[in-house]
Amino acid sequence: MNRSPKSNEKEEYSSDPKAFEEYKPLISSLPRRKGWVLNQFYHYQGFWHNLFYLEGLLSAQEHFKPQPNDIFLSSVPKSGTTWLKALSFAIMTRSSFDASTNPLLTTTPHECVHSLEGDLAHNLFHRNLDNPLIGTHVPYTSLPKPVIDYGCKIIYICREPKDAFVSLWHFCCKASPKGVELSARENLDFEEAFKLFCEGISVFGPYWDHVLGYWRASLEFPERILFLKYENLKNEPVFYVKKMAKFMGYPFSLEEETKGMIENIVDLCSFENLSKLEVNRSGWLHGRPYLVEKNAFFRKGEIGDWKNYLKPVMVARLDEITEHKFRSSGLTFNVSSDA
Ligand code: PAP
Repeated sequence: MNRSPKSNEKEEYSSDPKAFEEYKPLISSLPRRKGWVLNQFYHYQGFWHNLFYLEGLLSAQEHFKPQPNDIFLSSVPKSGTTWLKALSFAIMTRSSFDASTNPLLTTTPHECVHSLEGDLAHNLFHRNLDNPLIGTHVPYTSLPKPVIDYGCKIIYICREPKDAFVSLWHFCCKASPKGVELSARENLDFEEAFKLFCEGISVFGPYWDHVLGYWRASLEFPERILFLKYENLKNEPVFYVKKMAKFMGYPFSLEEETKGMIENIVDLCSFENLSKLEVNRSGWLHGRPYLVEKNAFFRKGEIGDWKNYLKPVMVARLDEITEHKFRSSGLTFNVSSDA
């Protein structure tokens, strides 16, 4: 176990407290609820946000100007963001690096692809313009207007909600507010977290509204939004990585395919490989509003781990909500309890 960073240690991204001053009146007028790890969630444009990301979102909505060729990697938390970032980065940079020099071997996926409302917004949108990849958990309807107006491409990844919830709960158990040791932090009760998740109260939740926002947009603008499921990517990685590359505008040539380039990228970005790399195993991820070790982003990486945690009554409740919310949307997960 790493020791916690001390309060005087340098943070890679430390936002100027004055940068978000102007949003205080708006934020203080918003409905709020007790959050999961950080104290408060604020309800803004139909979704729940903690203060750090809400300030980032408001600033992004006001100031962020994308490049038309930017590609947004979007998700509701714990749906495969880290994996999507790694795969997209590996696809895009494949001609610049070989298997032994790829930055993913020495840099976490979250540091290879920065987040809009986190890293970028809290660093006054200074960015490396050579890297068009930007991660975000912002709901579709809250994206900064130019992202839509410029026709930027978006890849969205979603995950079956029971697994997304279980993953989120584990992650939150490993995170603590800055300045609070994990051992000293209030326990996050599983049943209470489940109840809140079902009510839609989770970071960037309601989960279902987040997924549906991007799903409907992907049906309307299929050339602009690629909608992926974690489970499909897990079961058929080569097929979906090929599809992603084509969508991103970096298609694999026949020669690359013959040489096994797609398989190489799948292997490089696999849970097994990334989770054993020293860079992802130890140390703290900076630029977050809470303290969390890098290894918290690599827990099990499996489909169906919910079976080890959810009681039958919880499974029935979550499946029922999912069935109800997604009914007539055309979006399905295999929500049966023995899936
Ligand atoms: P984030 O939204 O906070 O960035 P995100 O990466 O979406 O988190 O979610 C982490 C989940 O993805 C973890 O799932 P688990 O808790 O069920 O294990 C993590 O293990 C999984 N994950 C991370 N990297 C990979 C990968 N390369 N392949 C498959 N799953 C992965």
